[in-house]
Amino acid sequence: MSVTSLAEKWVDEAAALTRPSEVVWCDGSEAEYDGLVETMLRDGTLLTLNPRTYPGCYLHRSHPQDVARTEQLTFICSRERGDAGPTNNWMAPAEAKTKAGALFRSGMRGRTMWAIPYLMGPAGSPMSRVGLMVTDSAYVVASMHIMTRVGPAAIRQMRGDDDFVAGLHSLGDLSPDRRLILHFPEEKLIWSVGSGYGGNALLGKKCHALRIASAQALREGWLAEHMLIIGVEDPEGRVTYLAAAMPSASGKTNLAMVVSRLPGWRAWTLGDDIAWMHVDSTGQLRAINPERGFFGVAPNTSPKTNPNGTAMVRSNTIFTNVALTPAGEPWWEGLTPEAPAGVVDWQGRPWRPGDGPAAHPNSRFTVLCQQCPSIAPNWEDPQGVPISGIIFGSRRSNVIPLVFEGFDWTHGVFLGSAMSTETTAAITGKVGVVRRDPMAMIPFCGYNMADYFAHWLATGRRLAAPPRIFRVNWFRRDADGRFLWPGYGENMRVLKWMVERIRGTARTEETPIGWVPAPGALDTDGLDLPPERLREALRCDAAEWLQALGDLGEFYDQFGARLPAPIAEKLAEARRHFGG
Ligand code: OXD
Ligand code: MN
Repeated sequence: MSVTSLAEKWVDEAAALTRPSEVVWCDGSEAEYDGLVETMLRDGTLLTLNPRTYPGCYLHRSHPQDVARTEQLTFICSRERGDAGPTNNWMAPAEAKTKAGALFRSGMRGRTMWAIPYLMGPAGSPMSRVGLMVTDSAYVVASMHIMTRVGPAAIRQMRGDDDFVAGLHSLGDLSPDRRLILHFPEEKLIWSVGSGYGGNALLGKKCHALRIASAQALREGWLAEHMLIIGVEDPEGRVTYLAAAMPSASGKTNLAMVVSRLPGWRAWTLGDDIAWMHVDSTGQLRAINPERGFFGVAPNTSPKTNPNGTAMVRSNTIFTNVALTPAGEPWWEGLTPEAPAGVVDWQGRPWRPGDGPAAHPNSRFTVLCQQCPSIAPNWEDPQGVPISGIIFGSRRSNVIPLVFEGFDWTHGVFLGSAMSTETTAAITGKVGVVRRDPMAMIPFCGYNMADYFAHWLATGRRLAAPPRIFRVNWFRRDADGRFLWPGYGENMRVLKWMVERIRGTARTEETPIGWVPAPGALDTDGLDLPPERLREALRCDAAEWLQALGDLGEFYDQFGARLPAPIAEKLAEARRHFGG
């Protein structure tokens, strides 16, 4: 394996700053993974799970103050504050390097520093990109093995000496007081210190594949999105590919692996979190999944909610912060209706029902994509898959109907930009608070969100036949707080309507917010759902919308003149429709 002199120089500089006792270049081999696991079993970083029922599976318990992404400590360090925009934390590059430099300085003394060349995307794909990260965490190295393609595959893909995103990571002392997650989009550089949590520490994922890649995508004319990719196969065997943006811990993994409740229809999984999308020479939008594994939320993953997800984590999986049964098996809320007796919680403490969650609400599994029973045969196609529909979905108890479709690309981009959602345990802070989350990218857009909306609008102009854009909300509730739509495998009914819209056969009704399924157009055959509940799930309430559009106006105001005019016009149009 030979790396460029620039890559070597950068690793040398990282070592000069952090002073590790040794530097090890990773080759991505199985032997390397096994060695890392052995070391971590010895020092207690990993525990072996039941080798008979969960072969090759391990449990990692993280520091109790390091269990989720910390957005308040995450910064975009562009030269100009305006290029980070009002929705990102910003720090001047020099100040960021001074602050974090003090935390990195000699921070790896007595530790090993691993240098990990990694590839985001299938080998040989023109859409794939290379990263080079260093870390002092064996857990991060093992997780990178699963989540990315480590080693020679990455180096082979470099298009020039400096064709890599550089990432400096150190656990530091794991204190949130000395934690910083810094992104320097103009330098293709990431500095992350003080956390070993996936979203903060596996730098290929949120830091590279979303924050840095989104800024790179703006410069190069593509899209880096917080989206799953799914192929929907109809009874005739025709597959339609969709990409769906949904906020963290809001059902992307479940939808990506959905087992259809509709006879004859099935779904193929291509990715559950990130999509990189390019416009090809014919004007077709094509997507790849830059990742190689899933880093999914464990709680509420069960044979009912996600049979494929439950099956794939029965071997070769690293679990983080789940509970442990006396049989040495992982357990989390929702896996079975009752917890087995004698469970210890995610911190290893004896647990009894009533003690609060046994597994941390943001506990995770890390597993190779190829272990998913529904993984698409073409999921690593270097050319990606053609995207015919884009879904924007969020978690809202009210206001947002189950499904509707934008009138055209511009209107669809407006719907994406208008997204709001209830927060989840994937982020440190309060759960269930409504916040604005355009395209599910609020924590992940590496540049000014107004420019991001403009980039989406401009991308539409390059598409021969822009994908249809849909808005969904599986989470709407009735007055008693019960979900109006059964969700999970039944969501295939909604996907079927989308496929029929794409083919031009589905019946719709025009409403001020977009196209809604006409009565009877959504296939409810065999579904025990009273028609009035479906009507309620699809209802658009003018008063609620007017209020929501007022809040949206306030959100847009912070972008000032940078907000693209077509987005402001769509808001004004919607307000007029509702008499505002
Ligand atoms: C994730 C997240 O881990 O969005 O995917 O937080
Ligand atoms: Mn995510």
